Amino acid sequence: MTHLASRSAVLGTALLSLLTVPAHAASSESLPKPDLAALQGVLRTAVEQGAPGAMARIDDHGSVGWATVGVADRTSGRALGTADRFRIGSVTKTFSAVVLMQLADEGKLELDASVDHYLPGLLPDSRITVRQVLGHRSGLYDYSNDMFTKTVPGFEAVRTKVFTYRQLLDGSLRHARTNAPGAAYAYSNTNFVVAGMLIEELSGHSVRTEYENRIFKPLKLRDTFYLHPGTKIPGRHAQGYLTPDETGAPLVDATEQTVSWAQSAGAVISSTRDLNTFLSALLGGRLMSSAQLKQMERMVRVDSTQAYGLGLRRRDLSCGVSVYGHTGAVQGYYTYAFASKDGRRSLTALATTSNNGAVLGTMLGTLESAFCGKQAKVRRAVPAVDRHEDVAPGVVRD
Ligand code: REX
Repeated sequence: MTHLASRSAVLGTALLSLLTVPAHAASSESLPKPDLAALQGVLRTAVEQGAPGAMARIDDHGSVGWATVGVADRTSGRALGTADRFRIGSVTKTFSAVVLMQLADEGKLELDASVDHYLPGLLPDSRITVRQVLGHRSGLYDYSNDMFTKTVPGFEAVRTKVFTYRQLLDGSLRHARTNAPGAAYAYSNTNFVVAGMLIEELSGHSVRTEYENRIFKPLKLRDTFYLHPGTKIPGRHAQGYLTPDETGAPLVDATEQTVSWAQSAGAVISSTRDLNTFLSALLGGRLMSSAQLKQMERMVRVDSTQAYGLGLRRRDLSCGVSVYGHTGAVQGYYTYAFASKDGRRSLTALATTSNNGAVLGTMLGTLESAFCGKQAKVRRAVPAVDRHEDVAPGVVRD
């Protein structure tokens, strides 16, 4: 991970005595061994497809494996390193959900109570419950669809803006709801704006204070920050480069922004190590009671390979292994952060671009390399649903 020429590839491993036994087993002890060479190949492909840099870190029963390709900064040519901080986008949603689950453990919140009970009059339908909000089943329209119809102009329009939660919610409420409460899964950032409002109402503190006191500090996540509305990522970090809609147009350095358009739905900054620590702690049962974790892991199927719990995704991989975590897409950064059911193997992968469906689809391969190893089935083509994820469904270009 020393300074390397642009687009160079680095592979590191401290993996020890991993067992290669059949998949499908509940414990990560029996997962196939990670395939670090394949992991590096996936990252190289992402860079060939337009990401200035791509990296991944696997934490596995105390051992670490990693790979990096490309640069952290196109101007200086500094090589990307797995210690570089970056914007994690919607992986923030898992942090927000954890805070609310802890508040539920403390008896301050009932998952099946209506949002109206805690925030009277906020939402137009008093039947919408906290559980529906955290599972994207409220039917609240995603206000961010309207912001990013045109990718670069949309970004520049919000880049330095500071929104209140209320303003973001109003952007949603101008539209009809997408479904009746609880009737269907429909990904919407609005749900996690409501989650942020609930955190502030029930705790009496900002989401920043709650993230810090409940998660960042206890887990010693020293690379993890919630800075809103500050625009600069502190310390050593990767620059993020947004892909314009116009083919061939130069990438836009999108690193500095308020991320006020996302806040509790997407504004946290972190590192590969910290996200692996976070997911291991979460899935290992160290952040809430086991009863509450079971609620968070109760999944509703999204499609043939994905399901959604409460601020938590499940991905079903080609070797039959299921992993839990979240994806993130904020301008300039695509993140995959997932762990085995017991939390003992975790992977965080980053590509330093966004609005590039090919790169997003390719990076899914990091999960296959990390959890299926050589048993991963090579896909002939990445299905559209994988390429587009749930990234502002109406607006992502092909
Ligand atoms: C914003 C699109 C996408 C930005 C979005 N991101 O809603 C949330 C997120 C915070 O991380 N979602 C992930 C832009 C996928 C999740 O929940 O798993 N796209 C970009 C456009 C398209 O502007 N016109 O790709 O950077």
